[in-house]
Amino acid sequence: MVSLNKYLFFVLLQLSFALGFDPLGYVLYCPCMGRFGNQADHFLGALGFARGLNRTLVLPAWVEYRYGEPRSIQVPFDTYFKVEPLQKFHKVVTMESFMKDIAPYEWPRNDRKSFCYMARGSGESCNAKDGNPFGPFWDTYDVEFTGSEFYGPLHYDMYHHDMAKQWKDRYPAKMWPVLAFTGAPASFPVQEENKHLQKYLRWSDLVEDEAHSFITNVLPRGAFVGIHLRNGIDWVRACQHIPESPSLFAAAQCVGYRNEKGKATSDMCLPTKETIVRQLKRTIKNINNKSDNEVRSVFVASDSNHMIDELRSALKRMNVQVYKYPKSNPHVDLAILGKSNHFVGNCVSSFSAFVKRERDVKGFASSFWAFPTQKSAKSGAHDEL
Ligand code: GFB
Repeated sequence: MVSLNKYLFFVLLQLSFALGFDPLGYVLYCPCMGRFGNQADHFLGALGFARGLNRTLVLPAWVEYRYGEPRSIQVPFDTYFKVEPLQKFHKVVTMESFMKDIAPYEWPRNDRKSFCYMARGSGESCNAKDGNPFGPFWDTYDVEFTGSEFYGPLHYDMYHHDMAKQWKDRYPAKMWPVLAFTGAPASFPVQEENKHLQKYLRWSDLVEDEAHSFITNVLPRGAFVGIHLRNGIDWVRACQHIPESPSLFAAAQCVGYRNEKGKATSDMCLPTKETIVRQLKRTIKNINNKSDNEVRSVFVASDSNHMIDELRSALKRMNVQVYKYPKSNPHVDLAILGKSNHFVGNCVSSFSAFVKRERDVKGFASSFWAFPTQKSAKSGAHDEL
């Protein structure tokens, strides 16, 4: 009997492979928290999680918000990133392909459970479609859930506590081919062990070409410094919480996951004009001292105030021009920052963190506004300037 079962299992396994399905199952989730930087942190965690379980990761659409529109907009994953480099690391499929070719067989409409740690909102349910972007995200793919599954106390750290085995024991792929999560199966900020997965995120040709064409056609020849100025009103308000939340958002990229390199400060979160100008001048001087490829321009990316006039007059005597991308396009801004000769970012912003990780995997230099502080520099926090 045992060997017959084994034989049948083996046959089913072969059949799934032949049909192009993953017999080890799928991980599906809504990137329902935050904007691009937050979603990118979560994505790397979800990729590490799916790999830990050896399930195919379904690449979700990026969730975007347009001013004045009550419902989020879902942008297919491959609009911004290539799928093939990710496939080199792990099995992945876009959400659009999954819903069209796989879901009808592996995730029948009458058996679609949503996964959450514990009940969310009213009743014993994940309420996976309650609110924005939860409802609009699943509506985009015409998904209705038939029930909820609470997976607590399991969590997503695949690198400790035998967690992969615990998930596999509780949710074997044969009985649970699809784990569809209400939010990302990942932590924020990204777990340290998953940061290196950034190397599998490569910009789509669409983004890459726009960034490349701006650099070659608009920026003067020579080196350029890319800077991120996060200073919109949402950020000004968020930075007011720094004194009581010294690990706010992406601060761990500077101060460490256990604040071992100090605490985030207000100047790291929202640097003053003086800090920005002083640090930028020092950065340019240091690069010029070390290299024949002199800095000719500064590229500014910002969600609000690019400070173009202030920076132009401050850098005039150094013969350095100041530019911004003519359209509001966060992904092209990120791609250009990723290609600069030196990047100065914001410790607390996950948007900056994306650039820093991309540059780290390429071996490019980066630094941060107002970090290290004099105190943390003395205690050994790195200074790449
Ligand atoms: O990416 P994100 O989660 O980073 O959210 P933070 C900030 C959004 O602002 C980006 C826009 O996704 C962009 O849409 N943005 C920021 C920019 N910087 C730039 C830029 O240089 N160029 C362009 N074009 N757009 C935190 C969130 O934002 O802000 C938190 O993580 C919270 O969830 C907080 O909302 C207030 O980490 O910087």
